[in-house]
Amino acid sequence: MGKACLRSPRAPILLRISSGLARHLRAGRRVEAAPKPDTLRRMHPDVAASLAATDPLLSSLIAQEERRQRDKIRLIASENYASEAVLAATGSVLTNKYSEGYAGKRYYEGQQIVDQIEGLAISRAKAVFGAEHANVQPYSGSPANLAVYFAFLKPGDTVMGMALPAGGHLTHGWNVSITGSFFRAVQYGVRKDTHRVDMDEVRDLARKERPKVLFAGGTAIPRTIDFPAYAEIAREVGAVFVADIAHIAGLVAAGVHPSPVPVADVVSSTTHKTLRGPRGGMILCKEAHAKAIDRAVFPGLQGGPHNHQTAGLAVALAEAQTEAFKVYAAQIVKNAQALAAALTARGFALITGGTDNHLILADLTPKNVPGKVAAKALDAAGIVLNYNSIPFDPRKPFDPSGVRLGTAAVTTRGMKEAQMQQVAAWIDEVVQHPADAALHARIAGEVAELCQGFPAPGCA
Ligand code: DSN
Repeated sequence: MGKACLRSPRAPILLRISSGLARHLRAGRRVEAAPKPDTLRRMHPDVAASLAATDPLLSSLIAQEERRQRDKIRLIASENYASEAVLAATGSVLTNKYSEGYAGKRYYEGQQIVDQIEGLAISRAKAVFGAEHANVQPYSGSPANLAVYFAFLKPGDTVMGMALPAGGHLTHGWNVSITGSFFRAVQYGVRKDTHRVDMDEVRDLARKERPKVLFAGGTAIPRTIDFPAYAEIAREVGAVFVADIAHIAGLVAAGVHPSPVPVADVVSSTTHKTLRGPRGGMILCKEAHAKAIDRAVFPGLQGGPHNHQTAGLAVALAEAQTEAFKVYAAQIVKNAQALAAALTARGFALITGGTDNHLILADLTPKNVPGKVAAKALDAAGIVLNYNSIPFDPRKPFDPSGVRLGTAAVTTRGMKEAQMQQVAAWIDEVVQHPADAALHARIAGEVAELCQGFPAPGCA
């Protein structure tokens, strides 16, 4: 791209946004506009003005969400703040382009640029994770996993995955999911005494049930996953081993969690959790499975890839290769462990007693508060997390005993161990007084004040 294009008033919005950001970065300061109610302050002025003129209601709603993300402590373990560069790529004209197929074999013309963008995302994904093959087209994690089913299973075949209430994911064969209805799903859980996966139990079950696909991973696993042990079991029973690293992809990319890539046949992931990309999915696999995976994604499951998403992912993968990202990922874990220790000191019962990664699962039974009541009170106090089932939960999934917390988003804002102490103190106060609206309002104010010192990307 020549300089003329960069200077042109008709330069693509992406470039205009980037050069604006670059100026601010060079000046070493944040974008400081006078706060006006319901205006988008981080968006490029042209873009923000156009949205406000076309759809003032929506513009105002986005501005409100921007402020919510700015003023609250976001502890939802699957959320993060994508960088402004990722947001810029995701909000670009790439949303206008259809490109069914793969580079060099598309069903539409005009792919000169899109082929390069998808190629960049693929080569970066392979480099970041050391993978033989990458497919960056899945719309998100569930479609990525469905493509894996389509690649390796026929309806009625046996799949084995971790049960949802034990910390697994819906798409690993849980009964209400299509994966538990169209396939014969066998589920493993965690031990009652340790709340950890017992690999001997997984092996025994796999030997008995002979799954064609074995999933590792999930949504509420606070401990390191023993990928080599799963791989060995899968090999023994002749199953395809799929590691779903949606939650820990950023930690794996940074070497903070062991990588499944050397031992897994297939690795599926979302791109927006600890990896900090745009909403999306991807599949990494051994070269031997490349054709089956690519065919399953397109034309098997999806139509045209979301090129704006692919571009955002390419940016996130470039960011993931930096030293700063390694430091970030290590800090996520330090923060989670500091938060876990502070909560434990305040009498919280943590599933498995703590965490090795970004995620904490707390059983609130000893605090005499249901998870949902606590989550709603905390939200009112400016601390956002989700209520969550705990293993062997005596309560129903919609009204469970626990809450789940994660530190990916607060770490992106630059919060460290000291702030985790404060967050634990606030959580404890709210959980002790879940019906005290005045207390919640006071803490929400304190939270917003703390947040002012920790800029949230994209949220001014
Ligand atoms: N919904 C995601 C999570 O919160 O963990 C998983 O798909």
